[in-house]
Amino acid sequence: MITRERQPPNLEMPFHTLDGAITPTENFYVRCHFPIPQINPDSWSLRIEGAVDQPAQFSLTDLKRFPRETMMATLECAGNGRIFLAPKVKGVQWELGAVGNCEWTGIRLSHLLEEAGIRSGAREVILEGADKGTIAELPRPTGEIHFARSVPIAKAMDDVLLALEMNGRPLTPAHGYPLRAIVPGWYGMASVKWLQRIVVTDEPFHGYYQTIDYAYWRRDKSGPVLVPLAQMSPKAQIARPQSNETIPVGTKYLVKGAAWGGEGGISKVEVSFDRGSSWEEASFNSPSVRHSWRLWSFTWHPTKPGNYTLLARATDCRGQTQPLDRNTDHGTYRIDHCLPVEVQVH
Ligand SMILES: Nc1nc2c(c(=O)[nH]1)N[C@H]1C(S)=C(S)[C@@H](COP(=O)(O)O)O[C@H]1N2
Ligand SMILES: [Mo]
Repeated sequence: MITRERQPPNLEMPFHTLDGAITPTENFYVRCHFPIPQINPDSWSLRIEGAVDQPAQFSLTDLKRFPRETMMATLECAGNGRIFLAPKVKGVQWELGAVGNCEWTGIRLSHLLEEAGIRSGAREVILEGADKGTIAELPRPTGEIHFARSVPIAKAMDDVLLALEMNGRPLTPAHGYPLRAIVPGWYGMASVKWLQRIVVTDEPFHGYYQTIDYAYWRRDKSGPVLVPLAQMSPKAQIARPQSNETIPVGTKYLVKGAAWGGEGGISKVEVSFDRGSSWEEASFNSPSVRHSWRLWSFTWHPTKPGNYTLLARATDCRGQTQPLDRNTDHGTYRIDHCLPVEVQVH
């Protein structure tokens, strides 16, 4: 793992080590805003409150009576690829490895919400983590805050999972032990770790991590509006070759990577060897699973020596294709344009 920050731990997978559709837990990136909270599983509980008929509290044993489910889902940090932005911007300088795909096992958030009984008029569900700390940069609230994000009721009732396990083992402390949310298809910040409280609200939540932080400018008729980051954009990344590799002329070279995001899954990946002037279609090496990445590859026959800029781009089932150029309205997040891999053929 590449250490981007030691305390709190912020680690990324060296993306060139991509090998298989499932990211082993020890290679799964770690993104923490605050120190990992010390949680005693025996005294831990999850509270549900707000616009519900029956506020409730669940211990780990209480959660055992709900049916378990396993789903595969890709998490990508909204700042993944930030190191490629020019000019440089603040924030963790992720390269390509703040993304991973694994199997999450737990219970549906909808089961807990149904039991608590959502009041009519409820709009959002706030997920709060047990981690807390102070924010250094202005603007900021005074004192300690918890990491928290909200999802609309429809998403909460549809497919949000409260995960106890990752890749068949209890969550590790860094990944949210004992319980975390998995919000499939959304950037990682929505998948709140170390869950301790769920608040149903009848108003949109304007917490720190979806206004000052983790928001972007969306253009509409009235002009740019600040909206919380949500769905992951379609994105393909190249794992092989790595930048600055030298490739012998005349060989068959397997270019490979992964693609995820967008609505309804990835339907096409293309590769360019000339900085986007022409594109060739890659083949898929794993099936289309909703909210999970797809591995792809392309056999390249470089016949002329020289410097080459490789790009990859993904298209989702709705026909949305990754752009070539950076959308600066995305600020320091949602780095979904094609990222170059420079190689030398000799
Ligand atoms: N409680 C809490 N949840 C959190 C975070 C956090 O700092 N605290 N980081 C978020 C961000 S920005 C990302 S990208 C994912 C990363 O999950 P991982 O560390 O398991 O890869 O967790 C999200 N959930
Ligand atoms: Mo993130």
